[in-house]
Amino acid sequence: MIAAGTTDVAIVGAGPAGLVLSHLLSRAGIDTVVLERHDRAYIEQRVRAGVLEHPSVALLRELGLATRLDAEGLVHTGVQLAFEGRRHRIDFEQLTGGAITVYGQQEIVKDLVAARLDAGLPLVFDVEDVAFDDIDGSPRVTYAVHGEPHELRVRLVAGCDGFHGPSRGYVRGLGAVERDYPFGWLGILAAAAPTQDELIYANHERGFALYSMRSPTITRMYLQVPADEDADAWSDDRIWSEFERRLPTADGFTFNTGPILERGVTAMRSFVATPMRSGRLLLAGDAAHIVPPTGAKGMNLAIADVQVLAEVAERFVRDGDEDALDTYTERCVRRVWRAQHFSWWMTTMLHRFGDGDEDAYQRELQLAQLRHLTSSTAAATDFAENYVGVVTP
Ligand code: RFL
Ligand code: PHB
Repeated sequence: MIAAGTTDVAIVGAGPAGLVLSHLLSRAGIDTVVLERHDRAYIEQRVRAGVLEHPSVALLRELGLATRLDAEGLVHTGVQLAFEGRRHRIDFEQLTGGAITVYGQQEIVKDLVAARLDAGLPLVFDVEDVAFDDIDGSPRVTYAVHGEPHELRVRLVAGCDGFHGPSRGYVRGLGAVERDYPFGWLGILAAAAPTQDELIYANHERGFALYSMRSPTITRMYLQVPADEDADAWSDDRIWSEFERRLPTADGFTFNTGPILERGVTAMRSFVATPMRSGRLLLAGDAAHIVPPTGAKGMNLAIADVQVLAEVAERFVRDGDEDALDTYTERCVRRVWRAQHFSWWMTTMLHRFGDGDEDAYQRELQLAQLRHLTSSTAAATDFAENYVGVVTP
């Protein structure tokens, strides 16, 4: 027996895109069911992004979902760029009037899952075999939970299932453009008190390094490593000594070490798939596009997409406005490409690309760019507007 049900919008994936969308639609009085492949503990522990743009924070506040974010999030009014042995500060507040907030993605996931379950709204974990049928007419979503088959009849499907999810495969005429990078990031979470309250992006001849944090007692740090690096090839000692080489600057910056709580290697890729909509299926977030993490844009872009998705879904579900769905891709892609450019540009400016003559030339270009960025108010303002997310795409 198939358990059959109906709802307005089936949301596949309980990452930032799917969860924020579920709250936007519930505020608009639209019924949703969220379907998530993993269990609650898994998605609440998966360590990923940490930087929220100003507009993302504003949206979470508007939705009444920022109580813990406001209490525990770390507001940063600037960021630091290190190169040639020195640190340079970019002052977001002075240049844009804005700031960013450092708050772990999994903390946002925890807050949004709790608010949804407290409101008694459906969020199904451990979902397998999600498939769609008739996405051009009356969509049906089928799936299984612990071997039990289910079917949902819906008005719209929101594919918020990340880069590896099945939704993108249902988009007719999909075209994708992408760029791979010859390196990845080894990320660690350490029980070590941050020694300062701003991020440092370091361009070093041994490779990029990033100093970040999660709380007054937890440091988050990243090292550029070869793309296919095995995290287990890095002992704790090797990790700390590599940071020791890449991060300290002549002005005396040092960091604390401590037990490494989590480690992993992330590949770096830029990817954009369009259209973001096919019939009554709309894609959002990493399901449609990914960026290398250097610009801290992925989660923020996911949140920006679903604001547009919620608007067009509301017009479609309430008023039957098909034309609204037609505008979706176009309304999202300008922002997507602004973030793509910024993320590619930061990645290119900060990483080692090889050892040969070509790289020697590129390193000089990087240093020229970094010197310009940290000495010209016009260049710094452009960077700050993009980083804080107050740029008009
Ligand atoms: P997610 O978070 O991948 O969520 C997708 C959800 O869909 C589920 N799913 C399925 N559910 C049902 N059926 C299926 N068949 C399914 N297949 C998948 C998955 O289990 C998951 O729960 O995508 P979303 O919501 O689009 O959010 C995107 C962000 O997660 C991502 O862009 C960021 O994490 C990227 N990112 C950063 N973004 C920022 O804005 N700021 C940062 O500082 C930042 N740093 C980072 C990052 C990503 C990183 N990694 C690990 C990739 C740092 C790192 C190291
Ligand atoms: C993080 O704190 O995890 C982080 C910060 C900035 C980035 C990427 C990740 O660009």
